Amino acid sequence: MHSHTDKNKARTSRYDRIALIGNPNVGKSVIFGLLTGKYVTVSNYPGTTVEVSHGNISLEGRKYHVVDTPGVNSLIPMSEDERVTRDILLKERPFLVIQVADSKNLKRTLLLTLQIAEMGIPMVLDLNMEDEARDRGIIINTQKLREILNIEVVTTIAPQRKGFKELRTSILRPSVPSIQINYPPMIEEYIKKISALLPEGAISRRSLAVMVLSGDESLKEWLAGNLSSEMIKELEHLRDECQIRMQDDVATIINKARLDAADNVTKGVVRKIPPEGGRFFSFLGKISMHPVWGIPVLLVVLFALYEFVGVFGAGVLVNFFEKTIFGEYINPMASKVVALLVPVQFIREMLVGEYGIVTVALTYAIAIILPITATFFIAFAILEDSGYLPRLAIMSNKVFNIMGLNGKAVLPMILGLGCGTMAVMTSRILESRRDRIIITFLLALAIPCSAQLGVILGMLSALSYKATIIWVACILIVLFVSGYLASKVVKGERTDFFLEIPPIRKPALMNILVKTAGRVEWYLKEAVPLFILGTFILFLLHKLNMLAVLEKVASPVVVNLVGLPEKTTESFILGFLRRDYGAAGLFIMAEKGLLTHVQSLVSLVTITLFIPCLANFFVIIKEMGLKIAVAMVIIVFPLAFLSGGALNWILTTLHVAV
Ligand SMILES: Nc1nc2c(ncn2[C@@H]2O[C@H](COP(=O)(O)OP(=O)(O)OP(=O)(O)O)[C@@H](O)[C@H]2O)c(=O)[nH]1
Ligand SMILES: [Mg+2]
Repeated sequence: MHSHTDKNKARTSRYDRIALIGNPNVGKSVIFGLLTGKYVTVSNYPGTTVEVSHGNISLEGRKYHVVDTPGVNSLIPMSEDERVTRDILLKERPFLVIQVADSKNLKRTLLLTLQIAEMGIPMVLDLNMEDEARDRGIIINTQKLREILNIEVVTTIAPQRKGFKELRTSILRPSVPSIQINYPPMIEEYIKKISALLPEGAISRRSLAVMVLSGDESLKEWLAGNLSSEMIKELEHLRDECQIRMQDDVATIINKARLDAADNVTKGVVRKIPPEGGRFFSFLGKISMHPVWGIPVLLVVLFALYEFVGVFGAGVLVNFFEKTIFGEYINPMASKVVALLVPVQFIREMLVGEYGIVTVALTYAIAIILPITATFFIAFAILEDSGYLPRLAIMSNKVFNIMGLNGKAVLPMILGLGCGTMAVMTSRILESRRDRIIITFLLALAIPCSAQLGVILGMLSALSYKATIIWVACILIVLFVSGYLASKVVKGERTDFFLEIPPIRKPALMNILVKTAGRVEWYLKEAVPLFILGTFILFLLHKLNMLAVLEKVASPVVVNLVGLPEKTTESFILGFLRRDYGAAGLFIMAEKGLLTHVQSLVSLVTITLFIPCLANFFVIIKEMGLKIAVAMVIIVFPLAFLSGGALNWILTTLHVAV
């Protein structure tokens, strides 16, 4: 931890720092990529960036250090990711802020500009998404805006690199906006009083005083580090006094003053003309979250996903890789080479035997899971770029309300279908710790990640539609019942639902390719070593005759309760490392005819609910602490087998054919 911050200091002290700041989903990460040449994830929903990224840029012989930050709605942070951004301003004082903005919503933009101005930080304003503003008939008089704010204002269309040159050169002309908000006299009086007590910091005393008056809880830590406890008491006393003397809530009054100021400026510079285009997409955007029409849209999306990932990826591609590439070429060749070169029987078996690294680990990883995950990543990237995901969140808001969660929580869950580990990080956009705990738990329990989902879809498509529906129903039931119970058990406030809905956009091919390539690389780096490790463990267990013992030990659960053959224990052992690897083991068993249809289905439900993979487990520790992480595993593990057992019992007692 320490060395990390030291490294940051060393890196940043040499160069002037530029912070990209703006509302969520306005194109900061695209701009960051343009400026630094470094790709960071770009998606069409708010909350894509939850941690800062660093890069460098040189301009006229000088080097600058650029940071991409999570989107913020206000510099009074409401959630973990917003706080990261505020802290960059508060603690690191950048040399320049580039505020990236959505031209479609100048008022929201200026609300932030005014706060940066108040802090006294030099900035330039980049009015991005000029294309979409034009489609909607929104014309901004940038010259006038430049005069009012007294800063550089440029317009860009980031994905087309339009306006990028101007943006680059604007960096050379930083200035502090001259605009200032005047709060009601009483508040101004207290701003003065509080300012007098505050130390000289990275940002203006005035802005700190306003934060204190707004009751910014997240400021406590900084205050504690910079002021004596008596001084803090004094501050709190002044704040309370101000609140008593004002009739309405001080934070609301401050906010209102800002809104009025932003509104005033907006009125002076924005002109509306009849919209030019974008009607089709806006129609699509509307029906895809309509309470009735949204459902057929969802079904179409799911069907397309099933066909592309389940049938094409897990069927056609896997068949080709597994039967042809590995079955006919790589595995026989590897066996020959190993037989020739490796004289030791033990090592030979380790490489190409029944639990061989090539014949099992690499075959599973490259021939089965890779084609499936790659197709899933492509499909998911298209969904991410289209703007459909936040609409899905709106659609499911009602259902999630029953669970005592708001629709914003759905977004991390949907992202969990891509990768549970990333989704746990995204849950930082949620405002309460309670919601984060519940979501993290549900992710660990019932949300299969892309790799796993792909393998599962592949197996299901070999069974029947009926089996698919039963699987979906089981997972949803477990999800909702445990979500409901969790929301009763985990204490804390419920938060309101607020999610910015971006417009539907045509996914950009380049972004999809770069993103998919990045994710495939990540999969290969993270998963393959674990697969090799897992296979090696199985190999050793087999050699030591421990595998049979373990299978016997597990058999009361695996065989008697869940009704599966003993050999599936191997898959569950692999599942401890990664659930998708376990699923791949089941996939092969089903292919070989070692599982009946009912057994396939039951084992799929069990492995879906099975404990979170190692990477996920570590992220849960990092974000929530060891105690919560262990507690989650302890709950999830038996729940998985109990659910599998229940399904098995129902299917066999009722003689359901699948
Ligand atoms: N039409 C259009 N789309 C844009 C423009 N700039 C960015 N986008 C799209 O807007 C979406 C959001 O871009 P990001 O760079 O991820 O936004 P961000 O500000 O980093 O978002 P967060 O990290 O979630 O705060 C992506 O789908 C981009 O392709 C633009 O100028 N015009
Ligand atoms: Mg971003």
